[in-house]
Amino acid sequence: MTDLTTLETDLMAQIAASADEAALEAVRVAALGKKGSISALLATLGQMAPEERKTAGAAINQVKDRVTEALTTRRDVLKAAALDARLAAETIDVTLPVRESPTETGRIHPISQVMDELTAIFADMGFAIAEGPDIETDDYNFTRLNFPEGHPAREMHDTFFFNPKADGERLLLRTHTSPVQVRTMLSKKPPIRVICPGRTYRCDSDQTHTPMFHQVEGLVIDKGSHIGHLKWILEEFCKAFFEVDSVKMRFRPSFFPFTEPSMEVDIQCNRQGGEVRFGEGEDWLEILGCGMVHPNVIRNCGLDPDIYQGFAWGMGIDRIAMLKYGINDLRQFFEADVRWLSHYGFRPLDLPTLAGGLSS
Ligand code: 2NL
Repeated sequence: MTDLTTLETDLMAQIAASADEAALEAVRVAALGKKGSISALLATLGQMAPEERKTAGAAINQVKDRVTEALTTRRDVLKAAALDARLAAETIDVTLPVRESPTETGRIHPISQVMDELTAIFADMGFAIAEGPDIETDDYNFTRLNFPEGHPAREMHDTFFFNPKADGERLLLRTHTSPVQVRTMLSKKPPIRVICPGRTYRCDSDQTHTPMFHQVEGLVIDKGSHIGHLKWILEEFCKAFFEVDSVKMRFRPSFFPFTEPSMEVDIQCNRQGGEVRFGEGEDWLEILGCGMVHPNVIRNCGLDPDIYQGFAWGMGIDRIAMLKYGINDLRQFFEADVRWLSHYGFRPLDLPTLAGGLSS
C-alpha cells in the first residue's frame, strides 16, 4: 500500500509541476495510458485472491479517481492561463489613430497642378492635348520651323545634341514643344486646335534657368483664323488661369523664326507689397510669346498657306506656376524636398476643374 501512496504523491507532484497542457498530457499517459503505472497496477488484480483483490481494487480505483480529477482540474487551470496569455499578447488598441492613406498625405507637384489647370482651361475651349517624344530630329525641332541652316537662332537655343549616328544624323533634346505641333500638322487635317504641354531642354543653368524646364504651346490652323482669335483665346486663358474677372494685356512686336508677325505679351499687374496681383496695378509682366504661323512653316508641314492660316503661342509653365503660387526660387521645383512639396503641393483628390475652381 505504501507503494500506492508513493505513486499517488509522485503523480500529484508531477501534475502540479506541469507547465503546459502538453506536459500534463504526458503525465496522464504515463499514469492512465495503456502502459501507464496505474493501468499496470490494475492489471495485477487478476492474479490476486478474491479478498485481497477487493481491498486492493478499491484502493487503486480511488487513486485513479483522484488522479483523474487532479488532471482535469490542472487542465482547466492551464487552459485559462494560456487564454489569458494570448489575450494579453494579442491586444489591439482600438483608440490608436488611423494611419492616413496616400490620398491624404501625398501631394501633387505645383508643375503637375498647373499642367492640369492649363489642360482644363484649353480643353474647355475645344483644344485637344498633343504629346510627342523628348528626343527629336533637327528637322522637326528646327528646319521645318523655318530656322535656316546655320542661322544664329539655332545657336540661341543652347541645344543638347546627341553624338551623330552612323548615317550622320544628329538627334537632339527638343528645345521647345513646337515639334509636337509639326507632327500634328503632318498627321491631322485642319481645322487643328491643340495644346502641347511637356518637358523641354536647353543647356543653360543659373538662377532663372534649369537645363530641363516645362513649356506649353498652342496651335490653331483653319481657314480664316486671325490675330483677333489669338488675342481672345489668350485673354480668356489669362482670366481663367489667374482666376480674375478682367486682365489687361499688352502685345509688343518681337521675332520668332516660326511666326510672322511675332509678339511678346505682357499682363498688367500690381507688384506692391512683395506679391504679384493680376487684374490691377500699373506694372507689366511678360508671360508668353505668340504670332501668326509663318507661311513657310505651314508649307513645310504639308499644308497650303494660301488656304490655311494659323496662330501659335508658347509659354513657360514653371514661370507661370511661380507667378500664380508665389514660389520665388525656380530651382526648388527640382530639388525633391518633401518639406517643400508638403507646403507648395496640392491634395491629390482636389483636381482642378473650371466648375469646381482651379486652385481652391
Ligand atoms: C515663347 C514663344 C512661341 C510658338 C511658340 C509655334 C509653333 C509652331 C508654329 C509656329 Cl508649330 N509657332 N510656336 C509661336 C510663337 C511663340 O513661344 O516665348 N515661348 C516660351
